[in-house]
Amino acid sequence: MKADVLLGLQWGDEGKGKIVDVLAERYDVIARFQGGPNAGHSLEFNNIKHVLHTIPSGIFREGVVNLIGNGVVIDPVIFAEEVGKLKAMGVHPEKTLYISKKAHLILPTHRILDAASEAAKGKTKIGSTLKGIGPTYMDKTGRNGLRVGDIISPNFRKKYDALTNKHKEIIKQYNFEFNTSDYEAKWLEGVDVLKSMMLVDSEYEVNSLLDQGKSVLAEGAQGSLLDIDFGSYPFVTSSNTVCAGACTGLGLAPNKLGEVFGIVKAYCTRVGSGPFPTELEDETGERLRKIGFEFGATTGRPRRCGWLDLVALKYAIMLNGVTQLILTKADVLDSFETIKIAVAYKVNGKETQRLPYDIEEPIEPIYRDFKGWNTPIVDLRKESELPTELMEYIRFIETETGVPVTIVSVGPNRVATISR
Ligand code: 2SA
Ligand code: MG
Repeated sequence: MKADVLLGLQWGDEGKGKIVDVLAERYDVIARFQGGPNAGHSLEFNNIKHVLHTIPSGIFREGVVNLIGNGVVIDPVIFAEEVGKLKAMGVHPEKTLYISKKAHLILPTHRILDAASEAAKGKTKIGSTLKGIGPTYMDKTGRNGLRVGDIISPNFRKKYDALTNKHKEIIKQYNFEFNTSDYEAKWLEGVDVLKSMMLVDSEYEVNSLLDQGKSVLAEGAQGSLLDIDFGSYPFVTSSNTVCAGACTGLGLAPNKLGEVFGIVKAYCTRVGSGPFPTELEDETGERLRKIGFEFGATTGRPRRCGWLDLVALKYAIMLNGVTQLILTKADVLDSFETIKIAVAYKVNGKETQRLPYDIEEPIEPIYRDFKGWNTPIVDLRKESELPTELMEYIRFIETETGVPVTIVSVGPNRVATISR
């Protein structure tokens, strides 16, 4: 068996949580491979909204094995809160969730370092979710980090104190006021919750599950345009959000990957700073935000909104080897007279199909207009019922990218999903 990968092709918030939840039915295993609690995957069923930050979105499905890979960074406080909420609902992660011993831990001081670093940047700040993601990955690559497997070591407290003290020295240099004691107490409680889970060498588990003929879906977080290597650096997150991250973040060889599902929202959003060529800083953008309820699931921040960007989408498809596109939130465009798609950029007076290296470069999108469908689609369940204008929009995306759109999501609910 090969593992399929599902990832966002924009700047996150493409609706990955909902789609994983829908697809989870077809899979035996759902695995997270990168990022941490900077993710917020929203799922909605039985009219209740659930937000997951660390735990894979397959957790609500009975019989599904969930796995947190080595590429993920875990904050024990946030993890324990998630576990608590799940248990209150009768879901028992200790029975169905594997956690890699090689996943790195986000320490209370990593969060402070994140905040101090952002505060010091002033106007050039990244717009980090302040969950400590950057500093934790820095310690990982700097070979200083603490890993989940360390929590069972008798030296754990010693290692924790040593790293924390080192961080405190650095924080002093930022002249940043902080107090970690409350968080630290909760953090240590969270470590105990982690200890009650199945801590494993997950690379062996995931490969052995594949060998046993189990189907595996790797669930990406954030989006391809926030990738540490290929996003608009430095306005990116600190992990590889592209498909290759599923290999390194789970211990899967490249030839073990099968389908690559790329999730694309029918328009674009971005939280945090950084270039956004098709951003609409006008009433139309405001309308997209309102109708699409575009506020961060993790931080509650209003998201910047704009039209679909085909140049960026093609880039993401190239980087990920996307085999199927999944179009989400098409219903948000229901009431727009005209819908636009950026088909090229004008940079320095020249038309181009490439994203410029220099993020300071002003980009002028070249748009193609589409007629809106002006009818609610949220209750539609068959492709044949979709308005012709929407079908035209979908076919244009397929023709331009060369990738089929196999699922269209027309609402947040599980059932508001059309397979083609
Ligand atoms: P960080 O916290 O250091 O990784 O922030 C760095 C930049 O990455 C952005 N970022 C995100 N943007 C959108 N969605 C994110 N996460 C969730 C998702 C969305 C949510 O996976 O869908 O929870 O609403 C996410 N995580 C990080 C961030 O804004 C900075 O620009
Ligand atoms: Mg989200």
